[in-house]
Amino acid sequence: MALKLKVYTIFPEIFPGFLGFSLTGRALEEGIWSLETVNIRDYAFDKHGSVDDTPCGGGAGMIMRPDVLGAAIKANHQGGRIIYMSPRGVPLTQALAQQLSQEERLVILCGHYEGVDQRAIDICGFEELSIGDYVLTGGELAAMVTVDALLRFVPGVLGSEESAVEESFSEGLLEYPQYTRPAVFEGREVPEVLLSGHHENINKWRRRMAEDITRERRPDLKNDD
Ligand code: 4HQ
Repeated sequence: MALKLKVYTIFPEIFPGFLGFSLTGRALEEGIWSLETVNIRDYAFDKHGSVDDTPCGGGAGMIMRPDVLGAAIKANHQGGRIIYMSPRGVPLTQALAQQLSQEERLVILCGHYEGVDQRAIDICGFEELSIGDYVLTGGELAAMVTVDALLRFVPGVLGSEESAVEESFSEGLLEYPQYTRPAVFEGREVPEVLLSGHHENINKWRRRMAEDITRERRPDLKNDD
């Protein structure tokens, strides 16, 4: 087993969701990675199963209780990097996804409502991780995005064909344009070089296109040509 993933959530039935399909789904069936969900609500103290409460100091929304979360983690934690999905976190990048893919165990907490009591974050030593500067209703989609991105680096998840494609973005460039048959579609031809069979020229062309597109669309990405 290359990666053991544990997810704390109040909606365990959301998982594996997207991750149960395509390459990640096949890898899950093959045992390349495993998924365990912990239903935070199972650790509630009252008969209503309440996991949240109103914010101290007032304001909108509800906050996840640290005692319930603490009980859930105490009963289930077996070690591993422990991550809380949050817009306040360090941004997820391709480099960080690759780093996370090396872990044997990963633990991800998906918050709901307005978030989680700060004491739970501090005591459990959560790393906060963000998938971007926008606000979701819950951390589950963010967790799935993170896991999808990191699974692409786990050996056996991508075929050997696809892993080569990896190199482009890892070099900090956007992808060059791709074409398939037919050679002419609605009057538009596939660039001649791609049909030439001249691999050196093809690689040069792809490199130049990747650099041009990156310069135009994402000048913030490193591009030392
Ligand atoms: N949320 N990157 C609010 C996110 C988010 C993001 C997660 C919204 C958790 C409580 N997570 N909750 N952006 O928007 O990771």
